[in-house]
Amino acid sequence: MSFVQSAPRLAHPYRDDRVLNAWLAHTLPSARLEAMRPDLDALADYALMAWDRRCRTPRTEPVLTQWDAWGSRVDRIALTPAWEEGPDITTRHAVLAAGHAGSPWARVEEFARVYLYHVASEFYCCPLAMTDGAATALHASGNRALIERALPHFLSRDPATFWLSGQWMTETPGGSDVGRTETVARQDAEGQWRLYGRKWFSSAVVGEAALALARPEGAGNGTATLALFYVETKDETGAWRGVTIDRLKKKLGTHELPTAEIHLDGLPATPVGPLDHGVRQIAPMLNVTRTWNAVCAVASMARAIALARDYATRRSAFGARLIDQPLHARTLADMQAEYEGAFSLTFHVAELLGRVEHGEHATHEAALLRLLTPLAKLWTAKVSIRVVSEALECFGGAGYIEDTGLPQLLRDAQVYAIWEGTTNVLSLDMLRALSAGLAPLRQAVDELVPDDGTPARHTVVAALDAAEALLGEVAADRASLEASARGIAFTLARTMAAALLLRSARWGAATGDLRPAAASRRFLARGLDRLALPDNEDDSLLAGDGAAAM
Ligand code: MFK
Repeated sequence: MSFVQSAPRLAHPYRDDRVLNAWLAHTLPSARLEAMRPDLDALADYALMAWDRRCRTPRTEPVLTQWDAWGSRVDRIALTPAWEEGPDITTRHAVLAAGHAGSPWARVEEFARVYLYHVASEFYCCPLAMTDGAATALHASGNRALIERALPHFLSRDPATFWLSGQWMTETPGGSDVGRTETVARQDAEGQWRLYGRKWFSSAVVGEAALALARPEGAGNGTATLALFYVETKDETGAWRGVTIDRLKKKLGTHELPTAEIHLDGLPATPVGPLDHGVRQIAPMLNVTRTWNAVCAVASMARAIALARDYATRRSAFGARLIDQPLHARTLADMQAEYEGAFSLTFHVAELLGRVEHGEHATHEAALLRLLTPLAKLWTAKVSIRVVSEALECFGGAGYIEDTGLPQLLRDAQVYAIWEGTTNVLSLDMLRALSAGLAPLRQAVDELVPDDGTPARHTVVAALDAAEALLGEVAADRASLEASARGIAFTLARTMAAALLLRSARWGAATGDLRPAAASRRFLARGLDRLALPDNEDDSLLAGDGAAAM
């Protein structure tokens, strides 16, 4: 028998995750951590089972049946096994309920669960993100009737009463530019609002409810005239109420997620608040789903690195295991350092979110959260694509073969940069948040990295100074400011991540663990400043019709 390579084995996603364990141990009171351990263990066990199942059984995808055998329009969607298991896993382990448990630590406790569940969930975490966001937006709206109606379902601990919510924003003219929404809200003779229009990307069309943007009939154009509505998609018999599913999308990745194009034709709807400024009303949902996006991006990285690391101990070439080869070891270490930076920034956002929601934050932390949320989302998405791609390469040709389960990780990672606002849209959102200036970020960095004269402190402060200097230079010219936004966003994200890694290094040193310090050194060595930008004139020469200028 010729040589047969052994497959990579997944380490225990919770017990063997040094970064998660250290973070939770330093963030949560020990009694709370002990209380959640059984859920974390169970979710990690589920992840191991799901990976094993994924490797042994052919993949399936959702199937839409629009008509039954007798000619009735039914629009039924058959889901994959992981999706069928979703309500039970979610409610049994309080994945969503934990985030609304009335404690400043609730969001960390929620997102630790999400981190462990996400890859195994086959993107069931997408509708969970939207459901969490809907619960948050309804709570913020203060609409008592809707809160009492929907939140017991969204946050249920019983699969029989659990509901998912969609987030219906995207239309053909307005993916990013939501102000171009064409869906119309019209009142019928009884005064019931009804929605008419087409939603072009309904991520969780299986949801029992959704928050939807629509323009009340007769309202003017633009963003400010949009209203936010709460809808329930099915009647008591389970039939759709004024919703037809035109088709499921064929996507690059997230194949298990039933993303649909839908038509709304008289779907009953309830205004969430006043009949304008719907984007302002849905913003709490966006900020929560953007945090989920970051957590899930980090979870994808953790999975890819765990598999690549294990494989490096099993695969030999040129007479040595990959892990013992200097260049391979350096590649893995670089991936690990970027992942640790991304993890730290993301879980810091989770921690801030919990504190701000419960009014237990320092004065500067509300503005800090507003700034770090888009930064974490946009930067982790890009790091995830890069790290997962590198991880596939660690397997050589095997990383390109479908039934290893590896290519799926890369295809799925590509969505993080698109969902919930592209990198550029999020960079522009950062500019909104920066109207409060860099002071909140400076204060956070000063607290994390005391002024001790070390080169690390100097590097972090120098990156902040450089970003602030560029902001000052371009502030007066909107085009230059926008063109610089991505570089500034990456620089600020890396700077905050570095500051957090330096704190983790101190945590590690206290227990004799040298790995966090190694990660922070490596992360800093890769540089924080991503500002180097050409001027706008070069942009238009190169981005436009380059051939004509030659
Ligand atoms: C597994 C991972 C799970 C992830 C979830 C997966 C779900 C995927 C489903 C989707 O992807 S749904 C599609 C998501 N679409 C977007 O995210 C839209 C992208 N476009 C934007 O983000 C635009 O910036 C936005 C539509 C929000 C606003 O653009 P505009 O039309 O230029 O609005 P404008 O006038 O600047 O802002 C309107 C108001 O909202 C302003 O407040 P005021 O009315 O008080 O002035 C803004 O300050 C406020 N606002 C906007 N973004 C905000 C915000 N407030 C707080 N936080 C924000 N992020």
